[in-house]
Amino acid sequence: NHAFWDTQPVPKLDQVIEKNGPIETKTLDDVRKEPLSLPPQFEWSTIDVNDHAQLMDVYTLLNENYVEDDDNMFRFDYSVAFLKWALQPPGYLKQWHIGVRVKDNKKMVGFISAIPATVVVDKTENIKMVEINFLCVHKKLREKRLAPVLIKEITRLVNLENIWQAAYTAGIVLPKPVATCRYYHRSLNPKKLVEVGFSQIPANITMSLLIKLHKVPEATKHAFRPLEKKDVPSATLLVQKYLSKYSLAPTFDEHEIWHWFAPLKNVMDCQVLTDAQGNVTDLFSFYTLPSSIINHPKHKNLKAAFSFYNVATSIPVAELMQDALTVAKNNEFDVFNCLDIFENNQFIKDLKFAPGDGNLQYYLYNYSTPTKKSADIGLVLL
Ligand code: NHW
Ligand code: EN5
Repeated sequence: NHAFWDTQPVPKLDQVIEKNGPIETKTLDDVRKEPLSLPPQFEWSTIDVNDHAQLMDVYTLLNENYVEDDDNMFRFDYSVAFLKWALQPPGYLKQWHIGVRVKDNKKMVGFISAIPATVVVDKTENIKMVEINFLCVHKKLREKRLAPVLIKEITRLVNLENIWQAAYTAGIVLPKPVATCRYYHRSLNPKKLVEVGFSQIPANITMSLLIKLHKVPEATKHAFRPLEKKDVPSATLLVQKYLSKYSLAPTFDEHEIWHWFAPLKNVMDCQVLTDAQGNVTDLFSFYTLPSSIINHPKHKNLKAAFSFYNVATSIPVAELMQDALTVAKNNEFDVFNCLDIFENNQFIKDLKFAPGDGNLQYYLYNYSTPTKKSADIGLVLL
């Protein structure tokens, strides 16, 4: 029962798909030239994220109203610097950062964004599309069918640029996932995770044993150092070759590699190993995404690292990720999160990751493709 999604070019939940291809084909003439209509008390507001006040409006809306876990104990707290970075990759368009405000007092109560991306589906189909993220409606305005209006308006503004496909992820099931993936968590600060209810002490184990079990080496095993601009050509080749193995993966040119992987304090960490010629042979990366802890007397925030793209060619992938855990621990992260995508199953167990209570569903808009296993997914959305 999906009154909105049943009208959209996405597969039905029970549909079995055998071939790749767009679901509908339209031209610019079919695209409405005026914005969708909103209920009369609201107005559209294009957001200039380089204007601090407007960026703060987006930050505050998300900080108070964005994604929570199933038990409403934690809420994602994307930082201001993170949002500025996530919304402005090469080729970004300002008109794809859309707010909804209350006409009377200009309070921001809704948001959605698109950024450009090139995504390869099943190794052959190279598609110029957008990634949709940060869809949010204020808690007091939920279940009033505002989300479909935001989705239709971003679709229109993307279509006006002659782009007809999108990729997005969500914690919930909608018509129809390309893949269903699972979150895994590696505890770095077990005492705090237990105190805030993020994890439980297993039966018959003491806190001191739990802490001991989750110790990570204080120094990295390999000589990792932060990615530098001079690494970009070889890092691009390395990442490109690696991603070409997956059934759903982005392609990155050199500008995009530098945008997405350049180390940025409290936003992106990326470290590399190089060979004798100075070419990058191994790379790990993770982004910083804290959560607010809802209603806790002592702890207000949980500092989480989220695995981004990782490539190991000169060392085993488990050693690469062990060193990533060490770097995260030394930078005071409480937990390191990843999905069961890529070849992550090769290190998840050995490095003491445990399955979480959340799933992540991957979707494509206006493109049908056979359902994929999580290990075939090579795309990470922020
Ligand atoms: S997923 C995170 C989404 N955000 C949150 O969960 C934040 C907290 N929740 C909210 O703010 C990452 C609201 O609950 C939202 C829904 C706004 C989620 N995706 O307004 P109504 C992303 O940002 C459908 C898609 O009454 P609401 C990815 C729902 O199934 N659809 O609900 C975003 C129903 O339709 P149905 C979602 O609770 C991808 C309708 O919305 C959804 O007040 C967007 C109900 O609307 C979700 N996460 O507001 C799609 N959650 O057919 C992009 C609910 O079932 C598509 N719904 O009746 C591509 C567009 C570009 C194409 C270009 C070619
Ligand atoms: C847009 N790009 O549910 C994405 N997180 O498991 C938006 N659970 O953190 C969609 N409930 O399992 C995001 N601890 C969808 C995810 C929404 C957030 C979410 C889950 C993912 C999560 C934690 C906390 C649960 C709190 C109670 C969890 C248990 C695992 C534990 C960790 C430490 C080691 C032992 C095991």
